[in-house]
Amino acid sequence: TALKAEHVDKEDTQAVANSVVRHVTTTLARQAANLDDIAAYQATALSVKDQLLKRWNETTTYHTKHAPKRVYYFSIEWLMGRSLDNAVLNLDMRNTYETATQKLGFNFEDLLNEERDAALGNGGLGRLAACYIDSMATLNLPGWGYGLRYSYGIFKQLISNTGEQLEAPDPWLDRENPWEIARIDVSYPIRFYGRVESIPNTSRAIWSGGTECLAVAYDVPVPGFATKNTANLRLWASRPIQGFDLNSFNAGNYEASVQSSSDAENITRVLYPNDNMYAGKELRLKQQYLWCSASLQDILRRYQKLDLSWEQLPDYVVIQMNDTHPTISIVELMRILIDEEEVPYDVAWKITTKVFAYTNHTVLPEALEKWPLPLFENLLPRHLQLIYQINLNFLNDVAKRFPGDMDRIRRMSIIEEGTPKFVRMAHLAIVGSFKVNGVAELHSQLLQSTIFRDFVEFKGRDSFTNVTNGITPRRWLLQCNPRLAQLITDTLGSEHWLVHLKQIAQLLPMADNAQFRAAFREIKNENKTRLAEVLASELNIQVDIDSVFTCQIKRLHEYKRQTLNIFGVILRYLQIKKATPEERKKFVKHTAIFAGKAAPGYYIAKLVIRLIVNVSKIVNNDPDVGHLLRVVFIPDYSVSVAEVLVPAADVSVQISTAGTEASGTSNMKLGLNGALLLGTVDGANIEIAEDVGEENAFLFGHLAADVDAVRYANSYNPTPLAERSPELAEVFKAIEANTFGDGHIYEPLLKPIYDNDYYLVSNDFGSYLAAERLVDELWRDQEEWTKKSIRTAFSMGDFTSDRSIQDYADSIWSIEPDPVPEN
Ligand code: 26Y
Repeated sequence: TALKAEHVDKEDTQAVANSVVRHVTTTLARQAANLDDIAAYQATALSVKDQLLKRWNETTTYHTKHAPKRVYYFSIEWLMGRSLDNAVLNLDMRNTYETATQKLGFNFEDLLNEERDAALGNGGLGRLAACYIDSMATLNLPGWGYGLRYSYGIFKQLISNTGEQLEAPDPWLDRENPWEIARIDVSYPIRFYGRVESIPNTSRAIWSGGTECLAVAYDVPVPGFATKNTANLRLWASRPIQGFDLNSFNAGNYEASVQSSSDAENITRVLYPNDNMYAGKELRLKQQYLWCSASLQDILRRYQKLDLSWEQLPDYVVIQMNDTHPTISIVELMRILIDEEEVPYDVAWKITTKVFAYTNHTVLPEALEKWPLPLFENLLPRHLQLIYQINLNFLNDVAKRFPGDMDRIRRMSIIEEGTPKFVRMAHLAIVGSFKVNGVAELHSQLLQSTIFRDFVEFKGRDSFTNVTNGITPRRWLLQCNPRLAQLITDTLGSEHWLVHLKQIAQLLPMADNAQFRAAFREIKNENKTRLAEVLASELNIQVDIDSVFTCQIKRLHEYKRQTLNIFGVILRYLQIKKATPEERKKFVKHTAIFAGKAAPGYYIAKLVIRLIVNVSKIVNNDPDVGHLLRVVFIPDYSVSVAEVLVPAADVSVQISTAGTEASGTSNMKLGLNGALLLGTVDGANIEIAEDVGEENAFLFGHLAADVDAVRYANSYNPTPLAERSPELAEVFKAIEANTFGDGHIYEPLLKPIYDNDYYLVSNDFGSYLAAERLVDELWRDQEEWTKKSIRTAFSMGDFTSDRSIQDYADSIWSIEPDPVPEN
């Protein structure tokens, strides 16, 4: 479809205003006069939803008739953020809605800010799913997302007076969710526990007893940009099965029956707040099974309407597993085919292994899911039987290929021996999938050479590939940085870059155009001013927009090394304190911005937050510092907070220990908005630096290939901290001397760095400081800085999720665009 700039028509505006008013008086049953912003937002959202549903219906009707092969993206997290602004932009109706709501007496920006984020995710993995479904719709690919409708999303982060993170619930559905449609008629029974009876002389079994509940569908329409195609995100909520089982109501069992119904509702009550840290809780496995079983029942019901044989399923259905969280769906498909559809075991396995593909997001051992076998067997007894059968066949094949290699069989087994035994979900995911991919070049290489090496040797290189992550330029440029988007559109003379992001490379020569640089810098400064206003009004912190804004915005985790950043800030502070007034004039002004949540049980991560907050209190109020340094920890990081931070950043801080960050995606968002990369040679940083040119980025630190040797030396042959890094020793001394409150508090954070420094903080600190000095030097030359900023932004064309999704479609899914025909 041709893109054209939105034409705001008087009649359209009136029609939109009428539809908003109609929702006010009918759906909301309120008076159009005396309306508050909340109700005006809701009515506006409902009006937009009407538009979405029209397109959603057309898409669904067309695809039902046309029956293309479809991709189903299974993700236990969907970090969608807000929908209103995104929807009106994708529908090319933003100005119309802005004008219409203005006519009704409202400021559109204020209405946008009434919306609560849909925060059904922790971090990168959940936001990736959100970007991917946006691209699937935009590329007209027939695809649906499947996930869980948690009553409570990621917790709200509060910061106490002492700098500690407190967690409050996020009851995001309390005000009703105008973006979903409850499909009470689309529901499936889900069984837990119970017993299994084998049917003699078959592979079949009957699984019965235990408890049952229902999974009920809620649909969220996801509009593509500049296309009619609208994808569907189907989220499941658990409900009790009630009213038909008379047995549970006799013999005075009333209270017990009500109790079990609240158990059912508990399953999808809350998102687990762990990111890259496995916990092994039964309720989490219940969530996974409910989600996977309901999604598969739904997909198979749709497939059965086509009246084809089961063998043809892989020609119509491909399921992409976002990490191992949905791995149980491999076994569930086997169970349904074998036990319910009476498909022979070998046929079922052949079908199943053509349907699933698996994306890995981490090599960190603590993030790999492995379920204690007794827990698994109790909850899903039939699935464990099938896993034993899958494992037996698999290990037989391994033994044939590698006779006598018992160690290899032990390493590769889906079952980990020990007391207790464990079910290794990554092994099951690989064995049951036709393709496994990592999320950036280095990460995919590391997967193949380390944790999945045996599987590469067994299945062959072709079963493993890379698809580098991407982000949607609609939300992460058009929506969050409208002025930069306009500058790009004006200079290129069209909006096509929004769906062909590579085209922004045509603007690279503008780096040498002084007038363009001035315009580009002016936009950055306006975005910084907007952020500064928020910081002043919300946090009472005054920042200087002429300072360099460094941004590290991501989950708190030791491997991400917010420590390096805050220790660098402390050193800068000590240096300012030591300097004479004359010397102080030579400092480059810095504003160090942090945001991110820590898992509630992750003690060290929470301690890092505490240190950042307490450093900020001292630094920001020290008259010696003046404007030279500000430290800001922004509480309750979210997608909508990111939309304010990302366009205002000068430096993108991406400083994970090499080999630990699978990809990173905030590096892409920040780069696309012109922030220079200050990063380690890790994840997608490597590909970003390659594309923007290493001369335009600040890379530092040990390389992935050297990390093991340094780690080994740190723990077996430790040298004193002062030898590894005198600067870091000075920083630790200052902390221990109570410069930022009681230094003892931070001992659990500092001690591991003294002792064995697993994440190489001390080993990388020196080169980190050297990189910072280069940042400072460049900042003094604003014209040069702006050149590099422009080059960075316009070299990011490969990091659009459209390119990622096209890669998946071509090299894994084998699916084609199927646009809804015009009228
Ligand atoms: C099993 C459970 C504890 C678990 C829950 C959440 C395990 C992992 C996660 C989330 C992982 C995650 O967000 N990983 C990130 O995925 C991004 C998208 O691919 C990457 O950019 C990022 O490097 C990676 O850490």
